[in-house]
Amino acid sequence: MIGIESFPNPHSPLTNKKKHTTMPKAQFIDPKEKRKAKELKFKPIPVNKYNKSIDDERKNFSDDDLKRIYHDMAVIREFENMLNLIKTTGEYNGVEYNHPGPAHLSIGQEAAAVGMAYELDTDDYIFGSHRSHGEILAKGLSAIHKLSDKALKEVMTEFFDGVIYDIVKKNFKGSTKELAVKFLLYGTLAEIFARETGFNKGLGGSMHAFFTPFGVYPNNAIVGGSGDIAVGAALYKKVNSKPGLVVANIGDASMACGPVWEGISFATMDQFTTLWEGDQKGGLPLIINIMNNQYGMGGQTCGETMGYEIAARIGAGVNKDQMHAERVDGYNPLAVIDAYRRKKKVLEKKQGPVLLDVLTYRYSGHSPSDASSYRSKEEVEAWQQQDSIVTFGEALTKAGIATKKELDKMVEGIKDNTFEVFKLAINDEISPRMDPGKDDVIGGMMLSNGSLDTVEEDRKPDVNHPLEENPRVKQISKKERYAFDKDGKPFSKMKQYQLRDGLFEAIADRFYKDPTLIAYGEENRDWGGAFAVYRGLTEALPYHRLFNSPIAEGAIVGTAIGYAMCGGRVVPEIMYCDFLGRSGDEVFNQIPKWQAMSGNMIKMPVVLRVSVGSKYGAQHSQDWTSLVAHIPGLKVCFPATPYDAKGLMNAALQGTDPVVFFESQRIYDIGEQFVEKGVPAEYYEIPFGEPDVKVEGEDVTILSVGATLYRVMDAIKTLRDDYNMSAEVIDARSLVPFNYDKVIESVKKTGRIVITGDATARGSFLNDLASNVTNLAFDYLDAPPVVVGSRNWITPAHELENEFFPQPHWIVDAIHQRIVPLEGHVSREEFGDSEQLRRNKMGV
Ligand SMILES: Cc1ncc(C[n+]2csc(CCOP(=O)(O)OP(=O)(O)O)c2C)c(N)n1
Ligand SMILES: [Mg+2]
Repeated sequence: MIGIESFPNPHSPLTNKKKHTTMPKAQFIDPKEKRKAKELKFKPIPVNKYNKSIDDERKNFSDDDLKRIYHDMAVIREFENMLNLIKTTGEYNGVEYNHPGPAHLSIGQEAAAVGMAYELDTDDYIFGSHRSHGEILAKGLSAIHKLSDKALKEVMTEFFDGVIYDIVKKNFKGSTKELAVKFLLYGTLAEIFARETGFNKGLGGSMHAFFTPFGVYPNNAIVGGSGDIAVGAALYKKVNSKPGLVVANIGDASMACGPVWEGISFATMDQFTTLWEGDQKGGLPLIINIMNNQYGMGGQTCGETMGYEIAARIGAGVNKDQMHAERVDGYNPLAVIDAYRRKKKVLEKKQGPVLLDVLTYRYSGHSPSDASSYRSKEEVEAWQQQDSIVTFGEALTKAGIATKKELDKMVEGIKDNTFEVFKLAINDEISPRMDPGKDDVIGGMMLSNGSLDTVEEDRKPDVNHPLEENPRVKQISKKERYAFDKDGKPFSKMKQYQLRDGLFEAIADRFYKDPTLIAYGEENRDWGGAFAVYRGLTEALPYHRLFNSPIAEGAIVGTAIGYAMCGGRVVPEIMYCDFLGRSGDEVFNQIPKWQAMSGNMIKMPVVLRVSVGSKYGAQHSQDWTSLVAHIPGLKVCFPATPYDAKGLMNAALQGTDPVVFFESQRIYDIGEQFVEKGVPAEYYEIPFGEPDVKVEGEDVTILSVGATLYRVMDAIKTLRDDYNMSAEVIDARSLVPFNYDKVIESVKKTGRIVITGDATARGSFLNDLASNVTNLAFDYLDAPPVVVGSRNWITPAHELENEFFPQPHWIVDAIHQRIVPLEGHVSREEFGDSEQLRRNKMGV
């Protein structure tokens, strides 16, 4: 087996210099240079430097523009006021309503939101957090202003087949733009109130609502969650030469979160400017926009929970551009707009990413139940006295841009609109809720089950040479696609077509079909992947399609999520299954949820390759298939043969769902031992969820998950030779979905079943299989299903592993002790009741 330590760096000579450099990178690290004494200098970071008056700005804004800024801020203020009243008094303008769900309000932060959104186009995407109503409205209003009536009508007519637009048209009159504003308010509010007529069918709610046609991308209740997802969106734009930039709105307290730091590390990788070429060369079009309201829930970020003093300081430590970091006064919308105008130019010159620290303040509590015990009344009042909307309104009247009366009238109109929209959104007939029990509607949204050769038509994939010219492809063409010769003798390992070749063929094929496909992870490029699956791809692909990521498993998965959300296909890789813990939030909370939470607006074609180790002890040898199978919204598979690996990888890459694709380091070099005609060179798919009968038998069924298959094969020899027992071997292949038909059919025949895999037995998917088989085939079973998993221990050192992972004799012992006595058999492993009771009692 080839481990990272022993795998030779497969640098191959430059043979095909076409559009992109195909040679492994050669950036000489010169000790003479590196060891020189010098001093690191930082550039000053501007803090609240904007000092223009409204009169200075009149050449940059029309009077209507300036009034619109006031208008948009007032819209957000009233929207949030409404929710505050509903949460705190149970009514708005005398109309009662109970909203039991969350409402994290941004009263006080309006200038920061409108300033952020003002300059952005619909091609520019924003991501946010639990407190993003203001950002959604600001960006939506900005999009409505910029889109033509025709484009707006198109968006509204096409969105959910015009359901929301029909409601708006029926209940309101006005120009297209006026209707679009109602559409925005209604779609957002109905979503907050969990109505099926909301922007995400009520499945996202207050903290997750979004609307991609206006460039509003998912908001995240896991704070900091957008920190790496937004980077993936920027990556999508760069890799695929798409217009626009991406803004990640992150709270000041969430700047502490791992995904944010990992996202920043990923976003500032040198390779974008040193190694990427052509249109892809240069920094990511990304702005980390810190919505700095100076508090977490109650913790003060400056002076208590963080050490940055001024959050813009973070940029200084990240790259030599210091992320062009600045603090801007988010109480003045014009200061924020000014910053965006300047920073957009930085991004256009491909010198991003940028970090903006937008200072603001929220008057509302963290949530309406917040008694604000962590701050003084004087402090809140001091900020209220400088209220951004009041101050801006006064500036407008003072400059003669609008009269007080005009502004008051505008606000009255906004209040009326908000009230009308509110009444519609709480009307159960007009705005019903989904009935989740009916036709399993939510179940139907969890997976999209699409099938696409490519997620983007009409664009040629960027590759360095025709696939048939690839050195690895040529090498594989000489291999034996079935492991044994005609006399049943195995070919040498080098001669056998290996499981890793099956994965390579499927992935390489898709790289040549789907121009959006990219793959990355730790050591994915020059090294050829830690386990040589990608060897040969380095020569075939430019940097922007296959690259080494930073050691940041959270960002590896998180960026893939953002990349897929925007319309790309991506294969991130986790080098060892154990490192899944480092991407726990992304794998457990993000990838699986967005298809359904978006009301199926979003597809998630992410194939997350996860390599399961052995040999390297407790933190490199765990099989966590069960953890992942537990999470609704993921497809999970674990092929154990080259034929299945290629077919399932093809299916994963053809689909539109997130797949966690487990691979075992024990068997990357295994040849095809089951399909006699060998692994086809042509394309084929193996459907998800179909277990496969590898060996037919009569007396006992053995259902195995992953690489345990080969230990099962040893066990069935003993059963056959020593006990005259014929076993039927079923390889689960997939965990989610899983079709039980074949297993039940087999149990009907054998009456007995052992279920085995390398996951620790307690709480495992193996137990889930056993429980379902018990329920579904109880009448046919001679004995309850027996689970043979790993011990509930740490994985010990390689030399001791056989005491931990299921061994062939364990399977025989388990059958003997729990299903049917095998004549003359002497057990070595204990499966009796008392031992089971003891282990459970001890918790081991
Ligand atoms: C990962 C995670 N940890 C904790 C929380 C609970 N929580 C919700 S909001 C919040 C404070 C966030 O502060 P900040 O990032 O400054 O955003 P703000 O609320 O001020 O807008 C916390 C701790 C959460 N939602 N997600
Ligand atoms: Mg905050």
